[in-house]
Amino acid sequence: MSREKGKNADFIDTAKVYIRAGTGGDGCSSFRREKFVPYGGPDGGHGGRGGDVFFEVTPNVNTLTEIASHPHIFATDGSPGKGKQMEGLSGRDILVYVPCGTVVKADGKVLADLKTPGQKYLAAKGGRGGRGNVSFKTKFNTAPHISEKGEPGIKLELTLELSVLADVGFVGFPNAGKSTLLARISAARPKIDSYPFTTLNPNLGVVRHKGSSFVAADIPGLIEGAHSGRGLGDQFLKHILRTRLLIQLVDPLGFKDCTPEQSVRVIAMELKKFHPLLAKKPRLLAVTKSDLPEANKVFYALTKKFKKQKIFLISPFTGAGTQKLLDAIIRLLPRIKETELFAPKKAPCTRLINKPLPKGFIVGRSADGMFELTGEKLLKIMAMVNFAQPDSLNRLRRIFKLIGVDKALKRHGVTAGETVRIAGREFEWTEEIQRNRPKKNAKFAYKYEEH
Ligand SMILES: Nc1nc2c(ncn2[C@@H]2O[C@H](COP(=O)(O)OP(=O)(O)OP(=O)(O)O)[C@@H](O)[C@H]2O)c(=O)[nH]1
Ligand SMILES: [Mg+2]
Repeated sequence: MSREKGKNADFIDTAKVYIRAGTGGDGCSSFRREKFVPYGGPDGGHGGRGGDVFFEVTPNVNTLTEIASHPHIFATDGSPGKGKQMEGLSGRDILVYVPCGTVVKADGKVLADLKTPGQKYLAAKGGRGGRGNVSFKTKFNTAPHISEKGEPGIKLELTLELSVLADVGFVGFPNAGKSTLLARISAARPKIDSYPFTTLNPNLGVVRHKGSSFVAADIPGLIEGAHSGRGLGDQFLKHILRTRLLIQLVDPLGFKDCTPEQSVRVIAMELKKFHPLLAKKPRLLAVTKSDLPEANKVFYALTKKFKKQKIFLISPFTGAGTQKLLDAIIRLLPRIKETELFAPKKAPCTRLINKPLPKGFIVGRSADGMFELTGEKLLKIMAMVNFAQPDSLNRLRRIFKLIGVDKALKRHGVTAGETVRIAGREFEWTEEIQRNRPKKNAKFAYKYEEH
């Protein structure tokens, strides 16, 4: 979360969240016992599914402040199944409301760009409930003592970044008159004062002009070296990443040692250093404070210097020249394409199917020389085995054979008596068919150790 110097603590535009979807409930292993019903058969119900974690866009929230102060988001687990084929209760889903323009990132990669109100994003899917023993009944095993444990819910660490949705962004040195202009052309009432860095967080305003309307964003002033953290730094530039048009406001009095002409170049450089997208955006120049005697001189000097650039002379304070600027904005805007920060492959949907885990596993050796098998799918299989049930272990042996664990280990030269570690559990490899385990394909004798 960003709570840096001079920044308003109420406006938080970055939040790190720790998400955990609910784990599925365990399946039940039970048998129907009823008077006059001989051989009632298995009737263990399935566990309930774990709760999901969703993000939903709402126009009623403007910052990530609330989320940043409650970063641990846990959905509830499913309840275990019960006898009489009773399915466990599903875990409750968690819906986290985010503002329009929230970008969801994991390890710096954009996962979703949430823009439209009502848009929902499934951040973490809950685990499915374990199957009860009623599911494992076959004609060969009519009384299975097998039930699954619930699938673990996904754990994630995500970064949420707010990049406000605006069509036009005002940039410039501090004191250039950005907030005054926003207040003049919209109903927004940002703080205005004669000292630099009056604005500490972005302000948005809806501008209506000649039947058209657009959203304008006023961000805190930039200075040379903002990209390396000077002044308020470049932390607010992300808020104009989505804008289609930039208006650079130039104070005719300059800022400190920087002349108006230098300021045009400095701001252009800062924009470029922050993101190539910003450098490519169409930009209009507006010399402000036209009521001051210096303004005209600066305006003509800049028009001469930057011949290709469209330059306006305005007074945010009196409103002089602002109509011309607005005319140009509404003429230009429809011709400029919206900037997509992230192009999703699929249309946003309310409920996603659980993404399949990558198949397969890796055979390796751990630091202590033991065979070690890794792989997401294998981990999931192991997490769902009820090790207290000998029949479940036999089933695990069959699964190992089916997915090629046996073959792979043989190929890597496993010898009888060697220990193999899978998901923190240790198994002893034996070629012999265990006498007390009559299944022909049983290749693993297990040695269970509590970790
Ligand atoms: N004379 C004159 N003063 C102006 C005009 N527009 C703004 N000002 C003054 O310039 C000062 C700075 O205005 P702001 O709108 O706060 O400037 P800003 O660009 O938002 O400044 P930061 O938020 O610090 O980046 C204020 O004292 C305004 O009254 C104008 O057209 N003419
Ligand atoms: Mg301001």
